[in-house]
Amino acid sequence: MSEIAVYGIPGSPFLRSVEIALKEKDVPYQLHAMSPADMKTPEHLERHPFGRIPMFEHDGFCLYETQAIIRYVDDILPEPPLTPGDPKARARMNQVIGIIESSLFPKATAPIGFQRIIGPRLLGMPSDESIIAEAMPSARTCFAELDRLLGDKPYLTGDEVTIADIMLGAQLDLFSECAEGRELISGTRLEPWLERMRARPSFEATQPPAMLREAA
Ligand SMILES: N[C@@H](CCC(=O)N[C@@H](CS)C(=O)NCC(=O)O)C(=O)O
Repeated sequence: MSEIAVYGIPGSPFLRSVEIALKEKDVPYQLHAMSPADMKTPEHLERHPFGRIPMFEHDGFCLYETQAIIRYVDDILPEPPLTPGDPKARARMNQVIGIIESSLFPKATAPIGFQRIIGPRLLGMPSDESIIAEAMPSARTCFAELDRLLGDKPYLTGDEVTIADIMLGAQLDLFSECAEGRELISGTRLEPWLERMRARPSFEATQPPAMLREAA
């Protein structure tokens, strides 16, 4: 396998999703760790015109958007597969990825997680309680629906881990580092599912920085 490089801020669940997928494939990669101050620099805007992370490079082929990156990794490194062969299971995986991108991240984990975790612990900013309170109803809808979709299966689409489990696991592992995240997951089937995801070597090898953990 030729050279793979990933750019991003350690602790970002999107960066971590890419790293987890690469660990699942047992492929080496070079991590270019960035800081929040690097995001809108001309150098990074050249890599990612929207000034976001992660950014991925393989043999000069540059790609951003987490799900596109992981699907590419899954295509070039088919074992173990991270996409189900069954059309219904694959559709369910795609649905969960869509929920993460359209609802969970913008309406729950980003607003609440920024106010409770990233702002105070990484950037030294106070929490805005009104943003958190406003996001909670949408967050409850997200958790209820993801719990329903998981049902009693070991993983989101069945017996095997897919891209949806990786992306959701990375989001919820960090989100559980605040009281609201723990309250939302508590008592749902997502709680034991997250423990199963956390036990995977790929999760253990890609821990967020200690300063983002609650006890830090
Ligand atoms: N849809 C993008 C979302 C990536 C994203 O929002 N990353 C966050 C960090 S977790 C970011 O770059 N935020 C900076 C910003 O929005 O300016 C993806 O899947 O890669």
